Amino acid sequence: MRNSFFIVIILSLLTFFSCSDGDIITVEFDFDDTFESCGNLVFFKTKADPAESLSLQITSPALTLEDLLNVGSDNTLTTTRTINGTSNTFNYRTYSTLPSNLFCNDVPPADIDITNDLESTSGTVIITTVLTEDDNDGVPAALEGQDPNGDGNFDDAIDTDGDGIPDYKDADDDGDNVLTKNENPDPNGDGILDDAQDTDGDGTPDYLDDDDDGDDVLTRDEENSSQDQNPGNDVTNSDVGADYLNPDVKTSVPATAYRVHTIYKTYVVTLVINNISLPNIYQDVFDFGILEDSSLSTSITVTPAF
Ligand SMILES: [Ca+2]
Ligand SMILES: [Ca+2]
Ligand SMILES: [Ca+2]
Ligand SMILES: [Ca+2]
Repeated sequence: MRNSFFIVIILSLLTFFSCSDGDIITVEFDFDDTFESCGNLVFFKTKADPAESLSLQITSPALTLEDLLNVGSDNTLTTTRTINGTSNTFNYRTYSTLPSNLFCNDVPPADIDITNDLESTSGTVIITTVLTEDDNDGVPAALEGQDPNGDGNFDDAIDTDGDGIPDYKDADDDGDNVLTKNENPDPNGDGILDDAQDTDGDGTPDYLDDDDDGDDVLTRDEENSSQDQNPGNDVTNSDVGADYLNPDVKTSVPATAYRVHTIYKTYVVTLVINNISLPNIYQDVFDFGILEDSSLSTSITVTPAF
């Protein structure tokens, strides 16, 4: 919980708080850090005790959740809208009891008893989206050459195997058809790669080495038993293990394709409203919080051209 909205109200200006004239009370908008969304497009947060809601509805220019995920090449997007009290509205409401599914019904719940409804006549909405992509391959993105020149843009990210997928989101960095996570980049899991497996001892860890056993046959071409973009299941000598880790087995059965890659995407959407003006209440900066929505965490699959 955060005390996200802190206001002092002089009661003589208001009618809905039942205190004597001249009293000063303090109201805290004590909502969770997170908010939800529905439709095209309402952002809201509610709490049951006391029963209150904050809601922001945007209809002009229209905005969808999908729009907010359309980030640029720097994986970020900033969207602004102006609260005008008509097409874009911001409301603070109190209720006798909080109805369930208050904001996400085509037909509003019948049992809504709004005890107070304060609407802002101004405000600037700033919505910021940041996309993080990762391969969940056991190597932290920061150690996969995501931003070599440190300018915040990933257009120079390292792509070891040249397959068009930079290492930080490439689950098979060396393109040998053995997943990085199965090439033991960090055996003790401490986030430091000085113990990365290096089978042939050539100084290049297996996850970046396209010939892991140093037998001059590419790992991805050691498909002796089944040609299925998986050298891990080609075993001539079970005492040694897979042929791609056995320098005494040098049979070449050339690969014909890369394996399918999965890239995980996580969007963080935050919302700030500047210059909210409710009746007798003004707030110059209001942190509405972080959006919670199942669509913000997703994955795609890609098979690079061979
Ligand atoms: Ca790559
Ligand atoms: Ca990787
Ligand atoms: Ca390798
Ligand atoms: Ca071999």
